[in-house]
Amino acid sequence: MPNLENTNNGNRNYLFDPTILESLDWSKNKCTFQNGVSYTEPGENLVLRPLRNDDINRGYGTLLSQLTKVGNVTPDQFKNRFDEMRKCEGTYYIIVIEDKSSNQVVGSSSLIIEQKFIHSAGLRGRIEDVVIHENYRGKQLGKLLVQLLVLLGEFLGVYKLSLECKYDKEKFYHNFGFTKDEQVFMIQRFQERD
Ligand code: 16G
Repeated sequence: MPNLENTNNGNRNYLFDPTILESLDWSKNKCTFQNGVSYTEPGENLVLRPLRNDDINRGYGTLLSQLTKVGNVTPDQFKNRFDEMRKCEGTYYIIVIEDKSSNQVVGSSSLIIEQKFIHSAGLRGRIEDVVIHENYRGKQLGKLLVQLLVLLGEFLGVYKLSLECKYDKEKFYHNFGFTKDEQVFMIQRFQERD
């Protein structure tokens, strides 16, 4: 696997075991990728890998700020949150794209696995926080990340995958098999801590 990052330099730095990404069944891929883009060849100098515990030093906050408000997250806060997520084994799968020429994280997307009692003590997956750096859009990287997470969700055995997105992204998510159903997404917001 040439462009999935070398896993030998300390798996504990990764949010989850990178080798799980090798187990995915790409014959179930629902989209078409142009120009030879694939998960092993995402683009020149680009690698796909799980989030690392020091990615805050690779522009991760700046990247997320292109999705929504990030606030002031210190490297310590990042590390603590990372450690808490990592302890919840089988729950947080954040996959990023790093540009090795600049050592910057230029794309990210998250799969969160929720354990249920319903559906025979089943698992539900949620896709969250999909963002590609503005300088790297139009290179099929978002498509690659979301398709990877859909395959990962299926591999992990979820009975359903869901996400929320802005109306103008609806068509994009149709590519992966997402449709609207009779459920309504409702929301309530609370005052944020600084
Ligand atoms: C989008 C994201 C969601 C994220 C939210 C942030 C996807 C598929 N959806 O809806 O995961 O949490 O934006 O917006 O990436 P907010 O800051 O207004 O909650």
